Amino acid sequence: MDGAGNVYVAGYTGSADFPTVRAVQAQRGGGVDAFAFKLREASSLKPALAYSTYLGGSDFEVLRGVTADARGNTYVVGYTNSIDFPVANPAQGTHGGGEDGFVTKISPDQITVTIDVSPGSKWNYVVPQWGVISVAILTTEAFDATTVDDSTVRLGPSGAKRIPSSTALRDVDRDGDTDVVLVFRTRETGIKCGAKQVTLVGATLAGEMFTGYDAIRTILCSSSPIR
Ligand SMILES: [Ca+2]
Ligand SMILES: [Ca+2]
Ligand SMILES: [Ca+2]
Repeated sequence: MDGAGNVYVAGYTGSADFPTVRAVQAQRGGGVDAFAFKLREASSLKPALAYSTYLGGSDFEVLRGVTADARGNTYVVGYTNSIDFPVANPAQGTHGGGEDGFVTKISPDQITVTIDVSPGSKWNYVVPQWGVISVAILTTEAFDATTVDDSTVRLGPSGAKRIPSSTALRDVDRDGDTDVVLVFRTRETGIKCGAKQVTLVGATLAGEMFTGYDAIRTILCSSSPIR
């Protein structure tokens, strides 16, 4: 609990239907994932649940601690077995092997954006060591993708930058709103064979941080042949 009476709760769950609100990660990464939520005094303007989110990759996560600072940021620590644990601004971007520790800061005003890996393709195949990967940031009711500062966007555990001049404005989901498409060199992203999701982070021209993630399927991996 913090000085303002907000309560921070974190743990881990194998449920696929854990309730999420304003989530950093709205869907379970797989297996057991960590979760975190923040409860505050409800009023007509503020719902009781400030946010509730999953935090995890395709393998298991175990949570060991949670704390908060005076500004309402939540910090969670634990360990993960996932090669695709979602990371943003990492000190160590890739999984060292076995169980790795993690520490994640969740900001109350963090923006979650909808991204689409390989716009137009449902399966989002990624060849980890070869070629390029295109990712669309979609304009939704909550977010105008044309406000993205494309120079700040980073993709995958290694935080690849876009290929310069790759940025394109297109309505990829044909909803009448302009979306942004960025292209990355796949080997620079740090995506490993077997990863099931990829995380994108960035900031708007106004300096607001955002995060988005999408499911992927890695192919042409020597250790996991195409089925
Ligand atoms: Ca997991
Ligand atoms: Ca897609
Ligand atoms: Ca659109």
